[in-house]
Amino acid sequence: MTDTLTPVLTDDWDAAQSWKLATYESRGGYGALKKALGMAQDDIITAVKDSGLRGRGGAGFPTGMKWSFIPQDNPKPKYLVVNADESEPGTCKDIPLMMASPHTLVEGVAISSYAIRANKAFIYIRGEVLHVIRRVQAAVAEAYLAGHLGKNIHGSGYDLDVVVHAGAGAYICGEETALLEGLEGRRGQPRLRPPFPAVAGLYASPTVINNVESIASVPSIIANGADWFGSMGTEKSKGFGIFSLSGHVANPGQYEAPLGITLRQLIELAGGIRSGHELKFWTPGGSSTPLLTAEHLDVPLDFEGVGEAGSMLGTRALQIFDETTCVVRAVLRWTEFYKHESCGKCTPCREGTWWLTQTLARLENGQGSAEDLDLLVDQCENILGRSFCALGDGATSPITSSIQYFREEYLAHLEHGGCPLDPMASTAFA
Ligand code: L3W
Ligand code: SF4
Repeated sequence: MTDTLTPVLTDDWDAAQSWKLATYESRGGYGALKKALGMAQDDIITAVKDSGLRGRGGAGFPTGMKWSFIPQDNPKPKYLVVNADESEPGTCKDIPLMMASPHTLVEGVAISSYAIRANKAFIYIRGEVLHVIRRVQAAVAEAYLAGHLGKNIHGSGYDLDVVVHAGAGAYICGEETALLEGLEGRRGQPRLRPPFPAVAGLYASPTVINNVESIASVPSIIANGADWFGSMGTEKSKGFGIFSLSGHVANPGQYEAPLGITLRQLIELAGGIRSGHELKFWTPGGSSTPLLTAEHLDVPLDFEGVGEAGSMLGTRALQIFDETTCVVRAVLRWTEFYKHESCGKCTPCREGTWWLTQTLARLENGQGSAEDLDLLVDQCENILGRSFCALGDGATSPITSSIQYFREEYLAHLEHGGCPLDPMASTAFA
């Protein structure tokens, strides 16, 4: 079974002081940067395009294509921005990557910036994770001292400055245009797209924004070639990715595997569902992606397979819940998160997420009525597709999917006067 894992990004995570430059270089680190600096920039973009790498931040947009949107006839400076604002509930891959192997990211930043002809790059890290910010800052400082960043990198004539920026703790700043607002010193709220950042991004200049894992995948593509990367994964979802398993498995953690692996295989790798229990429901890509159930254990975890199953691959944040979990309570908990994190810019999300929590809480407490289920669906329909950004849409995903698969459990709350899984939760005690 272990041969289904493809440790590339996670390969050196167990090495002693894996985060230090000396450790990274002893394993061939920064060799890809030296190779890239000898290549024409357009050839690097072509290699990334040919590899089939698709954005690892959730949406799966082709990375090389995004880079090729940067208009080279625009005299403004070009920027690379790394989205390291990992905050989606269940998502835990970028932070471990930056802690264990920050130089993989820094090397990727240098190669990617060179390819798009940027002389300045920003790594925007979620503000709550100070230890991660310090780790990446230390790696950037080491890279400057070794000549991997700064002026005339390795005698190539190419200059690059890298700034590590700490966010201020808002989930919405993981949305790329809100992130840019934050980086420019304003309140983090999404901008209208188009123009997309590739055309007018940071300081209205052409900007590539990529997720940590996307950028960290670039050195291995340059070192080993586009065909090597494309030989893994599925026809339209190439390569490998870090799948983070959390919740009711024996060994939660990060499992790096080709796209297209199934949850059944990953659960086996993670030692199975915790002893004596069975799978009830799971999220393929964090709580913004519709829930799936045990009937989806053999769905290929690639962009197409999960889409056909009615959900989204998202960030491969596999949250696993066994039969002891109340789905209504889990969904209420996520909805409270989205209500709290709604940036307030548009009415459907700002007001709608508040109403969703009210209706859900009533149902969860067993004090609503069957009509509340229809009301909940109606509220979701008035948010989905009417919100300014993906946060509003995402907030409805766990609700509508849980009603689709677990309608009876919602109704059981009403019959029981509270959660049927909780012996103390009943209106008999109210
Ligand atoms: C130039 C065009 N660029 C699209 C670019 C665009 C962006 C990328 C993808 O949301 C999803 C969301 C979350 N010219 C372009 C173009 N682009 N058309 O391509 O764009 P898009 O709009 O498809 O997605 P998005 O707005 O980036 C990302 C989902 O991922 N998600 C992720 C959550 C993760 C976190 C976290 O913890 N960091 O928040 C989970 O499922 O819901 O649907 O770069 O500019 N014509
Ligand atoms: Fe803000 Fe929510 Fe509207 Fe997005 S959908 S702009 S987070 S209020």
